Amino acid sequence: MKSRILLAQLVVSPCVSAFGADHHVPRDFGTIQEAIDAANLGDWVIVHPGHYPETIDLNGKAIVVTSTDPLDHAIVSSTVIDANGTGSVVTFASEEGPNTILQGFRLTGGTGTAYDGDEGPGFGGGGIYCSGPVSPMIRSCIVSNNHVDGGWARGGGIYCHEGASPTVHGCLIRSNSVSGNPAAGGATTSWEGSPTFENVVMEDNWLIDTNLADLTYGGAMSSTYSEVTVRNSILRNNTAHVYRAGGVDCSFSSYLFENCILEGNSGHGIVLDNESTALLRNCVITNSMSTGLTSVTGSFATLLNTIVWNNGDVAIDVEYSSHVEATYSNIAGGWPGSGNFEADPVFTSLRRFDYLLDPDSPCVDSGDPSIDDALSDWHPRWPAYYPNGRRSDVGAYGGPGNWDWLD
Ligand SMILES: [Ca+2]
Repeated sequence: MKSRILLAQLVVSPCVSAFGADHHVPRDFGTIQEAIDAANLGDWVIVHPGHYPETIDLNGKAIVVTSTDPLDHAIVSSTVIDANGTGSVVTFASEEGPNTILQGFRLTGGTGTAYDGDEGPGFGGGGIYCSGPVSPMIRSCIVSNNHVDGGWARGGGIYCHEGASPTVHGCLIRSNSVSGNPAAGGATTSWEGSPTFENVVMEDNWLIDTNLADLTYGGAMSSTYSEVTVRNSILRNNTAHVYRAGGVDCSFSSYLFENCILEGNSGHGIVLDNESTALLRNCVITNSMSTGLTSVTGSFATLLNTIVWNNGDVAIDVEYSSHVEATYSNIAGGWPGSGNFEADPVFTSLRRFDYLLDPDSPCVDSGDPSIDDALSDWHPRWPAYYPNGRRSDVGAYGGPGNWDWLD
């Protein structure tokens, strides 16, 4: 709770920096990069609405680079950094830590950064390129219409390379793409990284393989040798052409999904491959073109309080020495395990929330009885008010993390 309050204060106060100096763009500097170059530890670079045709590199500085109001969608949409086809819009590659903060921009026109990977050279990170031991905060940004092409093309929106562990909070990652031979991660890719995504929407991202259909991974997310955390996030309508997962594709990686919705993705919702592991707590996987979850080649998934319903193929497919364990989950076709059931979840939509539980849903109060919902339905901001026990609900709006949807 304390961290939530602190975060809110940091986000809503762009014009009142407690420490350091403020540098306004364009009043004090002609470009954002010039302001970053002049900034010292603790300074704020405050960028006013406008179209900034440039790319920026944080250069290892513990500073805040912000629009004038990161919580105002109109401000964020109209404070645009446009790489205009000249590389990654934003680069974190100089050991930036969590005190390097980027917030409240629309990042577009990026084409990625050339890198040398274990599998050969490529391009990654149309919107944001993170490389090496970096852990910046990226908040309240729109990462849209960035396109990475050629070689090993990874991360149309965001690429995390070799040790990068950014926290991405409250961002919209939309309509980015990768195309190449091969290509991975229309929205994001992590290679030996450990990114965290909180309250993020990834939608309408796609990947296009120009040749080998069996080497394309992840319309929304892909990862290799990575540890990825995704909370209170929505991945919808992402496309991987031809094959594999339109949603999330994992190889030699571990994922934690909490209170997430994966809906309408092409191919499979999630593919776990090459000894990957995933824990899904209070998630919904629905309307995938193929399976909801496919676990292959020594991979292992654990589902708790999760709904896998109305996917184009079987809910869960397990092959090649892999395993899926589920408890207190609603899985189409049924699945062995304590508390599992199979019944129409009776979803409903209210305000901006989809896949809420109707009061008649069998998922209400059907989660693990040892776990409570964090937020009871008396809360005035909760859209689905109805009498409801403390016992956790099954689905994306139940369990200990349901409060964070209101973030
Ligand atoms: Ca409940």
